[in-house]
Amino acid sequence: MVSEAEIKAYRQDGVTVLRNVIDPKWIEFLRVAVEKALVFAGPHAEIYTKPEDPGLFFNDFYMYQRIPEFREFAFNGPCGEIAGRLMGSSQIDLFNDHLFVKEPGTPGSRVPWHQDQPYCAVKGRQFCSTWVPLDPVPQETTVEYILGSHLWERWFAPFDAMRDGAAHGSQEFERIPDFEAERENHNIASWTLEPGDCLAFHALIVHQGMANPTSTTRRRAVIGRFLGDDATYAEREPRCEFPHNPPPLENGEPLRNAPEDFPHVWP
Ligand SMILES: O=C(O)CCC(=O)C(=O)O
Repeated sequence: MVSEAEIKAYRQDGVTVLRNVIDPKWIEFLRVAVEKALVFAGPHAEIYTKPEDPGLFFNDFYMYQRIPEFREFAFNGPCGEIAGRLMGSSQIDLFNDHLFVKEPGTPGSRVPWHQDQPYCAVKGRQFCSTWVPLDPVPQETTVEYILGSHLWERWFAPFDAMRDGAAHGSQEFERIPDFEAERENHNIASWTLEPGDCLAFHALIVHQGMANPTSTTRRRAVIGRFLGDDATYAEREPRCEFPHNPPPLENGEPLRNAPEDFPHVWP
């Protein structure tokens, strides 16, 4: 399922693309699940487009907790194993799942450059996302990555890009540079994708999600965020955005000690 070259790329670059690893049956299954998530929006769903904006940019989180198809995919789909093999972890637990829907004609749906891990109460190197597209992804709507940035030992302050842009107040983080303005200084990679492909990336890699200005192609992606053996609870002040509710853990304790909050998925 995962080659030596893909493992090497994940570890060196912080991201790898896996071709044809998600069975078409899962893709159909998830397309149904996404319609459920859109129609029966859950407590964590967010619409980032304003009523006056064109298109729709919809996000949801923790869908596995309330929609059986997402639960089935998170627990029995291939992504937990993919994450485990890429990270070299003996076991994998689920941190959360996340859904992006960028409907055609949504030019305001770019997700600016950021790292994922500072948004999450997680310390440790073994924290990996799998990004599974349910539509063809052309260059203009894909995700871009700064290769090797997961090894910089830099943590950039989370900011609420979709609202007022306010940055997290913790002194632990540095202000994120304007990576868009200094693109030429970085080794940026991205891939066009087809349903069945999967991007896998480290939670500390700097990346951005392009908007969907296309007129006909939806841009639906289901993301699993997976924890490996070394992931521990990082209590921060103010609290991190995720998980929304504090787990029953002491600072520094393995996240695995709270299986109700971070369920075991692999093997
Ligand atoms: O899909 C996107 O536009 C952004 C993806 C992203 O930032 C993530 O999955 O962490």
